[in-house]
Amino acid sequence: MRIERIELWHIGIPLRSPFRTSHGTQHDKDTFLVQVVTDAAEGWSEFAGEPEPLYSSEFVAGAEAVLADHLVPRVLALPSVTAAASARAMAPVSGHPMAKAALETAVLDAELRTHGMSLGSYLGAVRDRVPAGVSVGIADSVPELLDRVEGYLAEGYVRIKLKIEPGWDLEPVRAVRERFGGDLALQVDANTAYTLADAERLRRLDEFDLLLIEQPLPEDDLRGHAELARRLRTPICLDESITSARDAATAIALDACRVINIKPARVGGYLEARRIHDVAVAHGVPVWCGGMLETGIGRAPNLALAALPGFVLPGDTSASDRYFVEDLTEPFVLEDGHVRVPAGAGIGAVPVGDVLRRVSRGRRSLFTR
Ligand code: NPQ
Ligand code: MG
Repeated sequence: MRIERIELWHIGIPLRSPFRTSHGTQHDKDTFLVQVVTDAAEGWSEFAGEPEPLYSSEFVAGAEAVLADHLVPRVLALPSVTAAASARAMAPVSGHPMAKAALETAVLDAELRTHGMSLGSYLGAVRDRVPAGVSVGIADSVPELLDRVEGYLAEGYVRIKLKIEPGWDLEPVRAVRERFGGDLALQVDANTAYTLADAERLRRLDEFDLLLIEQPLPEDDLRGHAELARRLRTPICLDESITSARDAATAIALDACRVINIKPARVGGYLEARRIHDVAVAHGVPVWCGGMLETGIGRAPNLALAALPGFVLPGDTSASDRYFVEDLTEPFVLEDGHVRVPAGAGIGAVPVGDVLRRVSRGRRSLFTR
């Protein structure tokens, strides 16, 4: 495969409603798409970071710089471009997994389209639809939270994840359990907001029979998670801490987690994401697919990954209208609590031209042959 052109498309799309986590409140999806045009096909991907390095150390302008000056030149220097070869070519550059994931995924989309193969088939998907969970941001009040959860359950979501932080944990979880009952599949995500000093408070979540507690402690604190895991009955799930298959193996060996959230962007792309899946399956550790409020361009490949056999828990792979009034792709819809895995070649989705033009905030060409 030979690359003819690489374009970055800056986009800004309003979220349907603000999304609040322990890191702050998000109002828009403000990022860029990568378009890779080859001699045989074209591929698309979405950068998962934000304009500011708050949730992650990566950010839009930084990713653009590392792509333009370091990652793209390395991929262009390959005698023949594939996603696997691109990953190897980018590996000497330290860090920047989300920027690497964006380029690798656009290359992979083009590569698979060349062969008429879907990403699901390529990765080893065993389902044509996946159960959908929904991530519910921190609310201003418990009644408001209950209204939102009620709305999502009415739409058919099969699992609720509540964002928590110190001061917004036991009370909202108790209220949701009391209102919706013990059969509701319920979990929480702290996005690193606690310390081991909060262990007793977190232990009080045990009485609510949560599926898991996601990333209570800082991302570099595997030992703390292992210590916390000894004190809780509720399984600990790691998100931010897991950046590679090696991390996953380490965390499992240390008993720092019993569940793993796999977000391809966080781990450098779908090739590493599949290796994490394989490590987890080999250890009997369940995984599920996380999300970063992606448009359809980022959501489509996540759905393919979520169809692998080790993804035994519902992911944050919600329908398009969870986040956007109008998605960039044909919308992903909820059908009986499930979202269909794209069956077309590559990621199985493309930006709708009209919508892309409307949300576009400028295009930058990184390469033209
Ligand atoms: C998580 N995702 O599991 C992330 C958190 C997250 C769906 O809960 C901008 C910057 C938007 C950081 C959205 C979900 C974000 C973000 C979600 C982080 O931890
Ligand atoms: Mg998380």
